[in-house]
Amino acid sequence: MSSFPNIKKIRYEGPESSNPFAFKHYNPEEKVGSQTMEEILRFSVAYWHTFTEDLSDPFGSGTALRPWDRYQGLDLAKARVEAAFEFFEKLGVRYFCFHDVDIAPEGSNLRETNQNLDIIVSMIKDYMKDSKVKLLWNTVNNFTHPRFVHGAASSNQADVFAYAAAKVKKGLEIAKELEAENYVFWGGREGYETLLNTDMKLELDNLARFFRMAVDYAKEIGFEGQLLLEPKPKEPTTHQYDFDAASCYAFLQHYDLQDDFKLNIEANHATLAGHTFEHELRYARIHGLLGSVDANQGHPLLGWDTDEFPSDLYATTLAMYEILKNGGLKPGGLNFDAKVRRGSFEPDDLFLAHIVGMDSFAVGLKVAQKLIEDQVLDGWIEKRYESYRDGIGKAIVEGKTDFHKLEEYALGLSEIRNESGRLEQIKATINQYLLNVVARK
Ligand code: XUL
Ligand code: CO
Repeated sequence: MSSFPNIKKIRYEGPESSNPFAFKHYNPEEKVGSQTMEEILRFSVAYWHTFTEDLSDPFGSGTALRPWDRYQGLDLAKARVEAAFEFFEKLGVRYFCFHDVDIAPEGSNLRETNQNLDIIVSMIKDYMKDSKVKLLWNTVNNFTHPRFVHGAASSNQADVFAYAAAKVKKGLEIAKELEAENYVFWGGREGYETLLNTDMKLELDNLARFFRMAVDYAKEIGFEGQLLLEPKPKEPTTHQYDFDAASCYAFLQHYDLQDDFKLNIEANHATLAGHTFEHELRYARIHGLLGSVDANQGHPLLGWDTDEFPSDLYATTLAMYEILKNGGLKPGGLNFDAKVRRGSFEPDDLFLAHIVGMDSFAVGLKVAQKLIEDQVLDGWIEKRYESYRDGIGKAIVEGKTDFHKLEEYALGLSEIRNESGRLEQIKATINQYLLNVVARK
């Protein structure tokens, strides 16, 4: 039985279309540079926000109206799989992502939970065989259940560490079984509330031990997908260990894990860390760490993880600029770790939300491609740093100088001439590119 009987296949109708259930900019077959939009953007649906989420918030219960909610337990899990594949097909998205608890109910013990997972994983595998949909990544939820109250791999309780390891072991087996292209570790409760009762050194060492065992197990079972850490600075703990891209990089290097992991950068996590989305993408990219993206946006007036669907064209443009400069994300992708607002509780809203997200990234892609082709930002940047191309600047970047020589040089300077950074002009140029792309029929 259809979960979305009123919805037909979502198609590209172009910028003039007034059909809300059509793409205005995302045209999967359209080439941007040498690849199609579908190949570059690699959109993914997040199972938890789209099929499991009930839209409750700390002040109110769930509002979501979902046709599958008339079922319970394993029947509910199966109805969700059926709905999910109908949704992927109608939306035309080729990837999805899930946590273990999103797809199957937890049993009364770990063995029972794993049995439930096996039933649903084999059902998902059958659906995948009959469709072009692939698993971008899976992960396990080691944060919701009360046993994870003090963390998982960073818990003070060794039994919890063991339980968390068993769940990740199963998660990696599922990744292998469903041929996931990546596997994600988001810190969940890997962090602390206060140092007053925390052994930070032991917790960090244990976290690294946990990751090392995960790498070893992935190799043991022949899982070849990319392992990803997802930085987030806070929520649910006051201080998450995987704070941002830079702290993840320091952690990975310190524990000699840098060759085994890349990062899954999430827009709302970037802004929670006091960074822009593009800052985190750039930092990851220039260190060879940009693996995948959780595409969403925060609310500028709210200080928490609101996980809104992306609609800010300026942000998607700057994000796609980094992604194109990275040579794309493959085997990663753009996963909509985003939820409809509590007031958008009808099933149709799930489609409308993904449409705005996909169209926003399609616009961002087209503008970013043009900015790169025309060397707009590269041109500005090249000019701005030209002092390093010869003379003293060249000596600095080539390591051919020292403090003695620099002092001698500085003493001989009669004036230092700086030039305007022309930021307002650059912003005007970006607006011009954006408006031209959006207006193009
Ligand atoms: C939490 C978050 C997670 C991860 C996967 O803020 O982003 O959904 O993406 O565990
Ligand atoms: Co995320």
